[in-house]
Amino acid sequence: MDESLFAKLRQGFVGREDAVFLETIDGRLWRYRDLIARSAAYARMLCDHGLTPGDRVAVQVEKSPENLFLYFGCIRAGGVYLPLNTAYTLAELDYFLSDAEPKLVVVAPERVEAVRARVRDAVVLALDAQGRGSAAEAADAAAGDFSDVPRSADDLAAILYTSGTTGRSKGAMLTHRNLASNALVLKDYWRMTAEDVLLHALPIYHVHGLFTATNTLVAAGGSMIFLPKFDLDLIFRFLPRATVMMGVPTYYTRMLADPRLTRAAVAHMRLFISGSAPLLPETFRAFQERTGHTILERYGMTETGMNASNPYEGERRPGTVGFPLPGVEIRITDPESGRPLPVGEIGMIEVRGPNVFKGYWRNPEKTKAEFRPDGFFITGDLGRFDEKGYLAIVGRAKDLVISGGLNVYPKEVEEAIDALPGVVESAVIGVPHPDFGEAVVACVVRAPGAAISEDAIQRALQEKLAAFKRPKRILFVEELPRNSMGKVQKNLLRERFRDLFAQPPAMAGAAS
Ligand code: MCA
Ligand code: AMP
Repeated sequence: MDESLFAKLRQGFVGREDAVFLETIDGRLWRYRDLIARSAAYARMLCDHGLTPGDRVAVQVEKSPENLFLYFGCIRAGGVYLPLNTAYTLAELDYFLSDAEPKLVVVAPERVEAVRARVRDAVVLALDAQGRGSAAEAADAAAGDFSDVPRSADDLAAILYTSGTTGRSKGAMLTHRNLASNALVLKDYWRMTAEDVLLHALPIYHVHGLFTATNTLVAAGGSMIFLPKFDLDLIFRFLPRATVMMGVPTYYTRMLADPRLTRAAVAHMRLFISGSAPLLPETFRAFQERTGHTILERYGMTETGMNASNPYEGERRPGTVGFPLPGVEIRITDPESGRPLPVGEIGMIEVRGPNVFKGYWRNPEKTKAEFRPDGFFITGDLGRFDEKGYLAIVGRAKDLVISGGLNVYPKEVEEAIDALPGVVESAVIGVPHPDFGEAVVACVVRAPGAAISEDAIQRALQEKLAAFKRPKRILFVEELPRNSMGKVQKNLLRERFRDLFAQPPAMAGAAS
């Protein structure tokens, strides 16, 4: 039996191929039959270029319908889809390409040559923000029927890289079972149907926009309004026709700051969903008061897809991520011993279920270290169940900053700063920020007599790090606070600079 993700999703629109799948902001429509035909063209094109089952297809392109068809085409051809944030620099790309060894790489036209020079055996094709380029042309030429390459549930469908708290990024291997099970569960849990119109504003190189939003919508056979990015003008233009929106908390705080957010503007909406970062209870309440809508918060990870969600019917509790999804087990344990803790106690969140990834790509040690012997995955998030069974995430055991829903690993930024002449050492922390939730801030100790400035550090980081990882502020400090073991006490730095973005910008001066 074909257990491919696409075969499972297809059940959502079988017999309804004329229904609208996607609409772009210029009013162009793609129906489900176009999804079938166009993804078949990409599947054939990939096979014509030598793709065999299990080969990786690395994709770093702007959001477009063609990008989605390439994704589904890759799945149908038995390939392993590897999406990459468009903000990554070439230096960052190098690592992913050498680690994943893709058979094909699809990038923006202006990057083709640079990427070709970096990969020895891969085919490099182009796709631009309008969905044009050599990849689309090759798909045009390959159009025709395609018989999907059968896959078993345990075969890989995608690899998504998540940065490691120590060392290099790790590729989370996601199987057809992982993706299909999550899409089907979420479709039912959030009551998604063919009547739904999803306002899709998220990027499609992460789990949230690609799997949680797109796969779930397709599983329901609904349609989506596909925005190139999150933009308030577009949001308010299309909200009156949408029924569901998914976003990171920054989307909701930005909407709240806009006078166009009124009850009338959201009258057609059925559901607002938030995730990827904590939704402040203030945001939850303000949104409820202003619109009458109760945002549904859920909890997920790249390695697991969605784990927990507030209910569709019944109380959605602010500050919690609701209940474990059907089929997903969640337990709270003592972080050191792994011993399960009683209800109400704070501990490590561990997850087991069909949604949990297969392991890290070519990294059995890391895989072993992050699973318990009984198959539970150790998330690195700290949480607690309340008496009614709602899970609250209360912190992170991993050193991670989540800025506007994007993860930044301090270690990666610290290494880039520490390598600069005139820098002794640095500590990168997350500081509360009104727009991004948390902002990346670097505390830097300069060498005696060194005059390296904030500007010079920022310039040096431009080549190395994607813009969202670069510190919003660089503060020079005399020394980093350390405990008796010599470990930097980031909690003290976070405390010291907690109001950095609460003050008017002119007042937020250097720290020393
Ligand atoms: C852009 N910038 C950012 C961010 N995004 N800086 C910090 N954090 C960010 N998230 C940079 C830009 O490069 C630019 O830098 C400057 O900030 C101002 O950009 P702005 O115009 O404000 O940004 P934007 O284009 O409006 O983007 C902000 C955004 C976007 C809309 C919040 O980042 C976004 O869509 N985030 C969603 C990410 C997401 O999908 N996360 C899900 C991960 P410069 O001025 O230097 O050029 S999946 C996941 O976490 C799990 C599985 C889950 O549970 O879902
Ligand atoms: P990523 O590795 O990009 O998939 O990010 C996953 C991390 O985002 C999780 O481990 C959590 O720390 C965080 N996260 C996701 N959803 C939520 C949420 N609703 N509340 C708090 N943190 C969240």
